[in-house]
Amino acid sequence: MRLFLALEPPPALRARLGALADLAQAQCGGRRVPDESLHLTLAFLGEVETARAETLIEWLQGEAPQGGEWRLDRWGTFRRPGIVWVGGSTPDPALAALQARLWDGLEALGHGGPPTRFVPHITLLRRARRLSIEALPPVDLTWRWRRLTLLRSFTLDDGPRYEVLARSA
Ligand code: 3AM
Repeated sequence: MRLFLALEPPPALRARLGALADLAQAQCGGRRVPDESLHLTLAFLGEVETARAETLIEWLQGEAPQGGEWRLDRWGTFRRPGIVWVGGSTPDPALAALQARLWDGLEALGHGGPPTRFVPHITLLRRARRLSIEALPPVDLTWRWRRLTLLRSFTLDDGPRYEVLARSA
């Protein structure tokens, strides 16, 4: 199964991000991520066998992140897949530390290694037709995050769907 670790926005922030996704879609076209799927990926694990997934679930349930506040204040794009996202204009040390700590744990469990570059972001659109984010209104939101979620990704005809497998303490 295809797994990744992420932070899930609380409901009020999810709704705000959904409204931004609507604005972005009106401007840029493409496929809007449904509100319930909005997330910040910390570690993409790829295909994981069932037995290893069970180990991961136990490990995650024993994790208790301290949490932090992430300021979301910029739009961004990943050109080739046509992704439009929101994220932070300056690197966030708490998120970077969380990501590094997670990968230490994941590597100890035998899961690959971290990507060379970690750009924390929340994907709002995929396959955007125009990456014209300069026309979008300014963003300034604060995300008070703490719990981690292990998600399973399914690919459907109209895009990915996610199932929550476990959460940290
Ligand atoms: O959180 P976002 O939407 O930016 O694009 C995939 C999604 O990113 C990414 O992992 C997240 C959950 O599916 N993803 C998919 N395949 C990947 C890969 N091979 C990948 N990230 C890195 N390597």
